[in-house]
Amino acid sequence: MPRTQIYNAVTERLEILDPAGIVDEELMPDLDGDRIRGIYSDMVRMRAMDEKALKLQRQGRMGTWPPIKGQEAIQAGVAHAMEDGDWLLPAFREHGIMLLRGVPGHLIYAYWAGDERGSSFPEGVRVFPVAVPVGSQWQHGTGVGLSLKLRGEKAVAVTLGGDGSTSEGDFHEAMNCAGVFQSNSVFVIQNNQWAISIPLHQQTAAKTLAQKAHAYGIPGIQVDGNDIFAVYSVTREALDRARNGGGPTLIEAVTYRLGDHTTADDASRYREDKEVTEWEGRDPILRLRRFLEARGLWDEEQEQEQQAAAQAWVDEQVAALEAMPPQDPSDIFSHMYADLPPHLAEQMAEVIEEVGS
Ligand SMILES: Cc1ncc(C[n+]2csc(CCOP(=O)(O)OP(=O)(O)O)c2C)c(N)n1
Ligand SMILES: [Mg+2]
Repeated sequence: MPRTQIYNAVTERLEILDPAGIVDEELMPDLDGDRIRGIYSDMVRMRAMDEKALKLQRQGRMGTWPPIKGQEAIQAGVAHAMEDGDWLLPAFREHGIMLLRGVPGHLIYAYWAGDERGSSFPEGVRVFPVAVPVGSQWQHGTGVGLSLKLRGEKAVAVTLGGDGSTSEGDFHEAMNCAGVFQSNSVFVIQNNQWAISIPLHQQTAAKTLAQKAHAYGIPGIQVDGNDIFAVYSVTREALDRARNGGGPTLIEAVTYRLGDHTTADDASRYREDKEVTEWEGRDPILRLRRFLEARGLWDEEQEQEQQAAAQAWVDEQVAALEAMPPQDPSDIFSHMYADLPPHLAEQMAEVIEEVGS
C-alpha cells in the first residue's frame, strides 16, 4: 500500500531580548556596555533620519520616502555583525544599514530627493545602490557572494529584502544558485508583514519564510527582528559560516512596518490600528532602552543628549543635501545604458536644449 508522509519543515526561531527588556543570559552575545550603547545610538540616529525625511517630504523638500520605523534592530544588528570587507546589497527600505555601512546620510537623502548622485558612494564603501525593482537584489547577492568565493576573499555578500520579494522568481533563482554554488552569501528577509497592502498570508501559504531555505539545501532560521541581540547573533553565526567556506544562510527576521509603505501610501486604508498599536509595544528601540536602563547603562540625561546629538546630525545631513550644487539634468539618462538608445539620446538632447546641461 502506498504510504505518504508530510514532512513539516521545522524552522528554528531565536529570541534573546523580550519586549520588557529582559534577556536570556545564556544566549546573550559577547557585546560590552559601550558597544551596546553605540548600537542604541545608531538606532536612535536611524529613527531621527527617518522622521526628518517624512517632514522634508511634506514640505516638498524630499521625494517619495519609504520609512524604516520599526525595522531598526534588523538593520543595526546585521550591520554590527558584518566586517569591513563585506558587501551590502540593499533593496529600498535599508537606509539604516546603508548608513552604518558607510553611505553618508546626505547621499541617502539625495537619492530619495531624486538626485542620481545619491547612488554614487565614496571609494571603498562596499554597498550596492538601492534596488527598487522588487527582488532584483537577491541574485546580485548570490553573484557577489560567488565572486568573493572565487577570488578567495574572506568576505561575505549580505543581501536584504522584503517578505513580498520572496514571491518573485528572482528570489528562488538566487537561493537555488547560492545553494548549488555555495556562494559566500547571507540573505536577510525583513519580514515586516506587508508588501504595500498585501499581508503576508496572501503572499505565501508557507508557515515561515525561513523554511523556504530547506528546498535549496541551505540553512534557514527565523529570528525576532525587533530583538537586536538575536539578530546580531544569528547574523554573526551565518557570516562566520559563509566566511569560512560553509556556504549561504537565509535569515527571516520577523518585524513590522510601523509606518506607511511610502509617503505616497495611506496604510490606515487597509490595516487595523489595533495591529499597529500592538507592534508599537514591541518597538525595538524602546526594548533596547529598557535593557540598558535595567543594567544601569543608561539614564534620562544620556537619553536627552543622545536625542539632541541625533537631531544635530540629521540637521547636518539636510544642510549637506541642500548645499549640493544643482544636478546636471541629463544625469537622468546617464546611468542605465553604456550606449544610449536613439530615442533616449533624442530626449536627452531635448532636455539639454530646454534647461541646459
Ligand atoms: C518588480 C516590481 N514589481 C512591483 C513593484 C512595486 N512595489 C514596490 S515595493 C512593493 C512591495 C514590496 O514588499 P516587500 O518586499 O515586502 O518590501 P517592503 O516594502 O515591505 O519593505 C511593490 C509591489 C516594484 N517596485 N518592482
Ligand atoms: Mg514587506
